[in-house]
Amino acid sequence: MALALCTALGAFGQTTTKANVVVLATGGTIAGAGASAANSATYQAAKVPVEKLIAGVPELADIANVRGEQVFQIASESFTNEKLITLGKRVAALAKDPGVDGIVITHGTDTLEETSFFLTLVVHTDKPIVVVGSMRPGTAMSADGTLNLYDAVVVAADKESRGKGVLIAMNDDILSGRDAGKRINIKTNAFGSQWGALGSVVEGKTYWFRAPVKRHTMASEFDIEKIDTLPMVSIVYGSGEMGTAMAEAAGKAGAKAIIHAGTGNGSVPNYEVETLRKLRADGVQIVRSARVPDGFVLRNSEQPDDKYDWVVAHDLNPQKAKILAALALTRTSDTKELQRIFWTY
Ligand code: DAS
Repeated sequence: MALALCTALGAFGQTTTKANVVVLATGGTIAGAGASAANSATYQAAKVPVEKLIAGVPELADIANVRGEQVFQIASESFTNEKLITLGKRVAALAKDPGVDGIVITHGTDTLEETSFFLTLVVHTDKPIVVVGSMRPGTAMSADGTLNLYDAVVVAADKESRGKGVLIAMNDDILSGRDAGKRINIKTNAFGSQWGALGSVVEGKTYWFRAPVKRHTMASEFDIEKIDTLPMVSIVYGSGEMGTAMAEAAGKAGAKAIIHAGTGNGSVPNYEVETLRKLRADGVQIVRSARVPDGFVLRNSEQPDDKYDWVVAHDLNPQKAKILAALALTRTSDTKELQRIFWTY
């Protein structure tokens, strides 16, 4: 009888009738602080600790049992491969914990899209993993971080979020961690995907409209538990008069792959083709992406990829193509296999 009366207390120290959600904090604007409420764009990122972020949204307790861990406290432009791997291993370990139902990662918005894509490729779980940031620090008028964090916990606590890959919660949208990215650098509606949102969160309720079709998480051939380093991959930005120095320098610096962020449909200037072909002959993989935000690069369209033994990045922007190329190179250096991987994820 006594047992039935006691309220089961889980590791979160509260009732276990609600989902148990862990918030992993890494820094960014969502943890930022400015000098005044008028400073919505001038502030210091990565100042506020995770406990304060959670305490700043008492309504979280209505949604889930929430506890926090401070993994890093950095602006996300300073993320490294090492930090990606450390975060990935911590997420994977928590995902294996039967006492954890969902994971939220608070993160700077600058490289949030790379981290989200990386995690969706390497963490083998169908539990919700939701990455969230903010465009204004909590000290600013109309700060967006508290509602974004609330929405992220709602999504992480929602059973319908399971099996949809890593998700991004920003500005009431639920986005795919695979193909969503930062498209505006000074507004709260900063994130989006050319393929649209998966759903929306309104007043603590999720509304789902679509699910990802590309392979992720449980179906991924990449496993963070078998990854301790990533090979160097460089992005070379395409433009008129781009010259060949950047690609040559990347090769000299030891890049195992170069992501060509080409103009148009991944176009390559005639004077660049020979440089990239020489780098390919030296064993560097060449992946054609595009500086154009939407669309996808067609194989053998602007360049004879079959003849040159190059890869196309499909719809992945250069920074996402860099993440996938680095992971793919941990498993293969066969160009045909690399291309299969770019069609698949
Ligand atoms: N510097 C940015 C970052 O940490 C701030 C932000 O937008 O989160 O990504």
